[in-house]
Amino acid sequence: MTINKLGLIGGGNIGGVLFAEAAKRRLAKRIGFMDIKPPDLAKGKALDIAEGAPTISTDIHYDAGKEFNVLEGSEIVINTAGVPRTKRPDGTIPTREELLQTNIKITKSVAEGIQKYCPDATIISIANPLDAIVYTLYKILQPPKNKLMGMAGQLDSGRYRYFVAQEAGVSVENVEALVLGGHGDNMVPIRSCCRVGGMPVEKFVSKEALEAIETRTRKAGGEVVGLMGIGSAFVSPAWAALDMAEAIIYDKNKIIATCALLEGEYGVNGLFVGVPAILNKDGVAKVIEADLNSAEKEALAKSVAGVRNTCDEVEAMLKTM
Ligand code: A3D
Repeated sequence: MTINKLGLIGGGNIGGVLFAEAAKRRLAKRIGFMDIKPPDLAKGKALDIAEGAPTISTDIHYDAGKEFNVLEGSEIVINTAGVPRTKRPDGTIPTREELLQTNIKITKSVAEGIQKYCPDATIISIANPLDAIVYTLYKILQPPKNKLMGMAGQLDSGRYRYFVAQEAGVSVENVEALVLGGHGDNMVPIRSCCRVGGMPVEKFVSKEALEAIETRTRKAGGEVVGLMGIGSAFVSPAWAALDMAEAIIYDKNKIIATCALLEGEYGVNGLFVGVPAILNKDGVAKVIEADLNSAEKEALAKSVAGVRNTCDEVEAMLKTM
């Protein structure tokens, strides 16, 4: 199974990994790869990767360039266009929300490009602030709700799984975990849903260690930004988005923490928030309501309130654009 065309918007750090991996995994017969950066970042990166194709024994067919027309006919689009967080000269790290002013303008042009060249594509968006940028795409494009989603929960859950596996001394493959809510520092690691080899995580990791892991998970993006000094995590986000794309391409019915439109689930209406969802050929086929304890419900409500604030800013900004 494969699709005819995968569109990638943004050819920076995440976009480059997406192109290389999608080509290697033969996820689509053709890849559309777009970035506005001159002289022609997308074309340059695509050529580099295509010239490596004989070495990894794969055929790569692509359209790359600075204009949105290279996306024409894309069935799935992954959007990474937007500035990332970068450590400031004074050593502080901006919040994802501080990127909104810049990234909302970029998102508007991205939405126009999608509208013109692949209006029926299923969209997986990665640019930050994640939940608010997905909301912006929704407001402008008004797609069916199953065809628009954000990637964050899969990455955040992956970070939680990695830290738990390290602490428990087991393979990451043995750890199942779920991080829900908005993709900000108030995201909610759901301890009651964390399993190690099918058993409750508390059997393997102490309460104190779990608290430290959950705090680290909430700040894990910032930890990488601080260490790298130039931009934010880019390999793990690309792999997480490709996991979502594969669930759609291969019609897997896979449950993945996904930023999806809520219409009453978890008591939320009209916002995109990270929740477990079944992904298949239709995109977001179903949102799953996890059974949360009262502390988790409270933490989720707080995280959702943060998403609502940023989306209110989106509404105000869109009126002036
Ligand atoms: P970067 O390497 O800067 O790439 C972004 C690319 O977007 C650049 O090459 C720009 O030229 C390009 N771009 C800017 N404007 C446009 C436009 N109008 N049309 C097309 N391309 C454009 O950043 P990155 O790849 O590291 O990160 C991309 C985004 O993902 C940022 O907003 C990050 O904050 C975000 N991000 C999200 C996560 C999540 O888990 C949600 C994780 C890591 C990064």
